[in-house]
Amino acid sequence: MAIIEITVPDIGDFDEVTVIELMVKPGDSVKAEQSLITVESDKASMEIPSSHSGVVKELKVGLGDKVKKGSLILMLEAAGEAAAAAPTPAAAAAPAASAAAPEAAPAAAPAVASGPVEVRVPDIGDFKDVTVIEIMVKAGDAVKVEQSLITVESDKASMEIPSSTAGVVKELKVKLGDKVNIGDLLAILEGTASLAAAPAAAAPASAPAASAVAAAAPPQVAVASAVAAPAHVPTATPALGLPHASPSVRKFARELGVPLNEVKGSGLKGRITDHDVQSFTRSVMSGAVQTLAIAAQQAAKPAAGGGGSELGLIPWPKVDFAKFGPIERKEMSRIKKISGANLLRNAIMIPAVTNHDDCDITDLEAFRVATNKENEKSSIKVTMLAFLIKACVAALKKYPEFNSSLDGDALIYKQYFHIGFAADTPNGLMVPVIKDADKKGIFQISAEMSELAKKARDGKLSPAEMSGASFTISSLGGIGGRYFTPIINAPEVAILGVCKSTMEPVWDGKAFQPRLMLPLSLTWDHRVIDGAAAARFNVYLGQILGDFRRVLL
Ligand code: CAO
Repeated sequence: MAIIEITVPDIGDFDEVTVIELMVKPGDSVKAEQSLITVESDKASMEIPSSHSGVVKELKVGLGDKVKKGSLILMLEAAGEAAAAAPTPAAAAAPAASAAAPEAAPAAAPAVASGPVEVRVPDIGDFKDVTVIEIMVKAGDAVKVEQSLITVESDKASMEIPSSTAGVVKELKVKLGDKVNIGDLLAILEGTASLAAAPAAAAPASAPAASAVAAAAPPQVAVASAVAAPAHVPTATPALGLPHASPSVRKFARELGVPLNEVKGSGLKGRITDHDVQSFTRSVMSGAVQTLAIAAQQAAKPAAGGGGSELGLIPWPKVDFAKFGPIERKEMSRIKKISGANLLRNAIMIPAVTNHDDCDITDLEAFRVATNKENEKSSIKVTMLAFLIKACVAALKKYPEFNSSLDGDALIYKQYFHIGFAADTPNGLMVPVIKDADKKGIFQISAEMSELAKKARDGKLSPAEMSGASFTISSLGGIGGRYFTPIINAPEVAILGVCKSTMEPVWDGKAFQPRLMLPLSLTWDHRVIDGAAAARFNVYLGQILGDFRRVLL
């Protein structure tokens, strides 16, 4: 058993960053690529993954410590054959930032630039066609060196692109939603000496000021966790409901104590901006908004071993289990902790009711089996869940309130049909989403589901693949059980639970016939949906699953 020193990999241009979270402790088993600590600079946060598998012997950093490339994080007793390093640990840690670093030097001509200076997208590492999701400056704004100009986002990371040159924005060359790549023109600045950069950023003597082409400074990796260790829920992107915001907004929100998951984002794809955080703070201060987080935190305390008195409950029992026999304490996975808090909030805050029903899928199952047989050579296996997704889309179209969300006293009716499905993974429950299920056929849905379920199990789902669901299905059909009461995945208003189909005698008016019956459990938010509507939804769903031709009627 070799003892290995795990050090901070190349984290690009970040000189010294602060340790803000310790994710492991001595005695913990870690896998290669598992996140060990989270570090933060003034504009970015990132998780640092382990390069090896093994058991943590000793932590060499503490909260608040400053670390940089090469700093010792911990001593690891490497596990046998797993002692081999992860494929590309250092590169995986912060490819975007490190790749961008070389571009920084020739970047700016700020102090001397007096004519127009083109600011272009620097080397952003592995990222191609990243989307501009936030524009932080406008024409006429004076910007300083290192001031962020735009935020771009790939499916795994978001990063702020700062200007390496000081000046006044003459013209912006990108708009929200644009896809950009290295070298693309972002903005034209009129350089001014008064906003001059730090000396280090001075232009190469040869750079002709009037036509200087300035690569932006290295981007700030916001969601390096997703880059560094995709197996983990990224800290700055939506996973199981985590909010979408850039690192600077996150920091701002933290400073104000604003629960970002309650802030409504007005940016592209619901991204939370500075302005949103400010508006939220104003609403809370004026009493117009009551924070859900407070209620959820209070509700979460009993489960965490805290009080319970906030809800008028008796305290959570504290038991020394060791008195009764041997025990082992194991920290829950991050996904479990995050989803646990969400589930608790949803269970407590939603007046949920569950309707159980059965539907006859004899013919559908025969068709599914026959289809798979016909397509034996195909790698795509048609699943019952794919049919359920299509049937749910039809029912959601007929009963649109099931595809809505509460917004104060109003309902937001979604005109898209993004269906989440619960996937059981070694790290806990994940909910990947089939986007635009109404526009896809059974083969495509089956293929996407199998790919997303695999990614979920491998811990490789991107935040985008887990967001945007308008309705969720939780299928335990492959495992067993009869009925259950799934918890609504807020802000959705309903969830369908499905259990294992069984052959049952069904009376056809003359005799009992053997029919394959599928148990359905529909949980719905009683603030939005009435019992009668829920019963109708289940009946209609059952009719479609019984005979898909009804969709055409
Ligand atoms: N009735 C009877 N059999 C069913 C069935 C049903 N309702 N649904 C699936 N099956 C069968 C499948 O046909 C398959 O059989 P074969 O191997 O003979 O073809 C088998 O069960 C296994 O199916 P599966 O589970 O691999 O595939 P799936 O499409 O049904 O489900 C997924 C995929 C990702 C949803 C599933 O793997 C999973 O993770 N389920 C758990 C979800 C969960 O944890 N929900 C609880 C959330 S609340 O805590």
